[in-house]
Amino acid sequence: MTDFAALQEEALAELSQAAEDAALEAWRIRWLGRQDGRASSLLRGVKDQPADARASYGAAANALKRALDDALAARQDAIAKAALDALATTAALDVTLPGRPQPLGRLHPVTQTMRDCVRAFAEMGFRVAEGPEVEYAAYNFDAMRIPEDHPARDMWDTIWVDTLIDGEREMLLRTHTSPNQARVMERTAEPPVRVIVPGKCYRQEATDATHEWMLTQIEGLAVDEGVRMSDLKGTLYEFARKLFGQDRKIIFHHSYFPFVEPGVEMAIDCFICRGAGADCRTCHGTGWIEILGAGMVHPEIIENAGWDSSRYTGFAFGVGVERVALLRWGIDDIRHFYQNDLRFLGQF
Ligand code: FA5
Repeated sequence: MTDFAALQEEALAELSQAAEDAALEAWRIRWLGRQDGRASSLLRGVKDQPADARASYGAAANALKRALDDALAARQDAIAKAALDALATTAALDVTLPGRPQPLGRLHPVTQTMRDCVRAFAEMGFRVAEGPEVEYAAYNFDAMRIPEDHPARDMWDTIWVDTLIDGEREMLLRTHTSPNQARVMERTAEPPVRVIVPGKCYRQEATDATHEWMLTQIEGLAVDEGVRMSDLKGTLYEFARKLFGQDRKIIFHHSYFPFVEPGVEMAIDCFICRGAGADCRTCHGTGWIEILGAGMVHPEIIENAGWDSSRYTGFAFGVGVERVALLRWGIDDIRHFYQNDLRFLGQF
């Protein structure tokens, strides 16, 4: 006859001596291990018992196994609790100390400025659309009245995407957001249109204090009956007032873009030299920093959209967001924005 009570006593006495994880595991294998554990082997022995003793033997072997399982769990809990109590009473851990502060991230100054620009236009009734950064040459250039042999292509030296040629159509990283004028018109059955399209653009640039090879623009397009140059100027003056306040000086110069007629550039007075520095590297001695190109949408582009250019007129603009950010905060070099120096970025 197997003496289950004596076995249980022996096992529990051994368990009470085990004080850390390795000893507990050794005990578990010795008594409860699936292959050779003593309690497990007893259970497997049920089948070797005489028929009339099998039921009582099985019940006793099961009870032993359960008792040892429970005792092991209780012992593990007790050891863990004792370890915690010991930790709490030593000086090594003061649970009343405040935690270490986690540094908080914030929005990049260009993102902040872009959101402020978008809000300014949204308040004037412009809705927001998006367009692709990898663009067809057909939209970036041809739809904007810049055919392949046109010298105006040189104004935007391009980064071509050789591997992405969709059929015969060449692709590039868009050099400006203007292709979205054509994309928005394509999607619109009939004016009125009043939309802005923010996004990144890429150019092969010799970088300097005001030129980066990656820049952010906000394209604007408004087409309706009776839209005039005065609407363009009024909208852009209001934009500048919202972003820079009342005191900054604004100037419009004539400029050339193949997709507008007439074309202009808008500039803000140079905050570094206030117009007095002939060798100012930020405004190149001109006293002005250009922030956007604009103009009245060329009638041919209105006609290409399938609209009657004798009925509809419109204006378009492309704001350089990094330039706006430079001017708002008085930053002397655009290249700071994308050098990822947290000492610089943390100031905004
Ligand atoms: C254009 O890109 C035209 N698509 C703008 C336009 C739209 C004209 C609609 C007419 C109608 P431009 O190359 O001048 O134009 O760039 C527009 C603005 O983007 C500039 O005024 C400037 O603020 C900004 N910008 C241009 N190049 C850079 C650069 N390399 N780095 C930073 N900002 C730039």
